[in-house]
Amino acid sequence: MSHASRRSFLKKLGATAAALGLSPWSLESMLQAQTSSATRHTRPVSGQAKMIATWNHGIECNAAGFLALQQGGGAMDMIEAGARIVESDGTGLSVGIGGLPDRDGHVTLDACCMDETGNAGSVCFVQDLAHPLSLARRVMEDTPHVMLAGAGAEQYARELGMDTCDLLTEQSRQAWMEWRKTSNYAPVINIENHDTIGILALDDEGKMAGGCTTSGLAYKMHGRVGDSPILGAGLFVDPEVGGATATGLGEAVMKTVGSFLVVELMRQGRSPQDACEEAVHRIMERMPTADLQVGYLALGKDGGYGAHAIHGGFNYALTTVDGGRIIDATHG
Ligand code: SD4
Repeated sequence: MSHASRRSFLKKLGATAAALGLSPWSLESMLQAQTSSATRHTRPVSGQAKMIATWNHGIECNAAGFLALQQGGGAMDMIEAGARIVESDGTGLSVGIGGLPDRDGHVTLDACCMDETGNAGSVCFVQDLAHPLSLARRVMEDTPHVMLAGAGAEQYARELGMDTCDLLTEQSRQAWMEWRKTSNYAPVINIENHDTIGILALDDEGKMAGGCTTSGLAYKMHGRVGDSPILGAGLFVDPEVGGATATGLGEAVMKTVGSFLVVELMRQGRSPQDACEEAVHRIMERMPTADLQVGYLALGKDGGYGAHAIHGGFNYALTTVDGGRIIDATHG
């Protein structure tokens, strides 16, 4: 690119980045991560497109999703592009590279996705893989199955030529070494405000998809799988109604099949906000003595959305064509 065209490119990028709540350079690196050429053509996107994603990193996720949409992608492309950005961030302690390991020092990943037809794919207990959500998508689109686990999932990733990498960063290794001094397993959820990413997207044709990707709970037992790759628990999309995703203590979400519950309540006419509250209260009633955190996030086919958690501290990013912002979820 010449100096002049790069200057004009950066000017346009600056305007888009400001609208999305991002810095121009983080937007530029997203473009480069998604495409080999940062000058790829974009198209205008209609007002009904919307993305919501858990936690602060949802902002970058959604911005990448909207770029995928502008580049001609659909709802599932928005989900995958958003997930890949967060999976690539080595400073995030609970998704992809840099995720905190299990008690034996292994980073093991869980991810799933559902598309606008209700099709689904999932992988769990996967090691040494940079982008588990992309693998879940390939399971969904290219195999007769829904879920692959462990060594079998890794073998399939190798057959597809997917990027492998050592997921344990120095920062996470140090944290694990520190944890080993006491080996006290007590999941601290919500403190760092940076957690599993659950994503729901409506594209500009009104089609919906969802995804969820995580390294799960820090210092879990080797082989532990959480809610995030379990359809109906960590994620559920009903193409006619909408979608929901969960963050927090996966054991509580699995026992109550939380995301399915949220979407089913929406099917019965409850608003996304109301449905999230009911699913959170179900956990609080069933496990009244447990000190745990779970948050749900939901998006209706009509664009309505909501979120609710047991405790305060859970937030999410909402992005439309007008830009992105972080919203604190209600709680209690
Ligand atoms: C799990 N639900 O593995 C994930 C972890 C998480 O916020 O979402 N933490 O249980």
